[in-house]
Amino acid sequence: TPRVFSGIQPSGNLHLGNYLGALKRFVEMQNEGIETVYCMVDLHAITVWQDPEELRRATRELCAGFIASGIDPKKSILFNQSQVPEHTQLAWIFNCVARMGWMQRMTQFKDKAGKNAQNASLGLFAYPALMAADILVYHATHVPVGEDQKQHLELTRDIAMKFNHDYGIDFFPITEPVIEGAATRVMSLRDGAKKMSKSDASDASRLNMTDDADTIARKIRKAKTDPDALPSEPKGLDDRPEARNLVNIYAALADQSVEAVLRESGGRQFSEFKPMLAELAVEKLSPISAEMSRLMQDTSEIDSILAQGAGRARAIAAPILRRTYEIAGMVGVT
Ligand code: AQP
Repeated sequence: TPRVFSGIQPSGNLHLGNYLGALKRFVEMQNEGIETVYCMVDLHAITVWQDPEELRRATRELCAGFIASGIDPKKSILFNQSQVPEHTQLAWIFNCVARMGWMQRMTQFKDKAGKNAQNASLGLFAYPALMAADILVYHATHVPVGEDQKQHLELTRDIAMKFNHDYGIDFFPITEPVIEGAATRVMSLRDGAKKMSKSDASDASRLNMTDDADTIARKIRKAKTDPDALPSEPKGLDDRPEARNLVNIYAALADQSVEAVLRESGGRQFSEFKPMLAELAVEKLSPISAEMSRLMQDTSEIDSILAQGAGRARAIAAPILRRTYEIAGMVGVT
């Protein structure tokens, strides 16, 4: 039976890329009636420094973001990673399955560690093994993510295959990435070659889920573009990364294909298209941000949702971890 798992880091600034690349799909899959398990991955966030008070706030705010986007904690299992210790327990086993060479090929580590990789945390290097454990401790079959997570999901498959092969048992499923929609890679509003990211120093580079209507409109007005009008077909966006990005965002927010958007808006100048995009973005994002701030007024409700979610998550994860320990030869597993 299919089971969906995915996670988002509570590292602040939940943005439009997280929404279109991940959250929006999470909600669709939940509403298709598939079993869905969604996680705030706080243990991933601390692979780079996080102020403790800010991490606590960001974790609760992310939970509010999930709910405000349409995740129903009755339909989906919604929880915080560190409240389910089976993730880190399985991650240790996977640290012993994954090879150094596999991890060294991970482009996200290279990007995030930068030139001074010797000074990166060991956790940042081992991150994809914990991610594999997040997924496989639920025997999840499908993982909706943005384009940037593709390589980590291939590593998850490699770890599952090597475990199954080494222990001679068909135990972990080979997970399918689900990378779908018009905006699987939302780019920075300031630079069409960089992905929209939580950690970009320029706030103008992203639409935060907590931005108010005026801020959204201003950021879109100032978004980098080229001087040409919109083409009437997608191939006219080749070599126009900023134009392509705004069209993709429009299409994803409007639930239309890129072709349909260009059929309608081909020939328009950005001076005309940007206000249309701003209006659509405000229409779709404002209710989410309003609901997030409402939920954040009383965090005890959020904390109780997370505690209940953790209980339900552990009920699935604990037997799978126990069986893994047994397969690997640990004594005293009951
Ligand atoms: N720009 C993006 N376009 C589409 N999808 C994106 N995702 C992230 N950025 C984009 C997807 O959002 C989910 C959660 O991401 P994450 O917070 O776990 O990891 P991240 O990729 O590290 O997020 P950021 O925003 O880029 O943070 P920093 O700046 O810290 O690197 C994932 O499914 C991801 O694909």
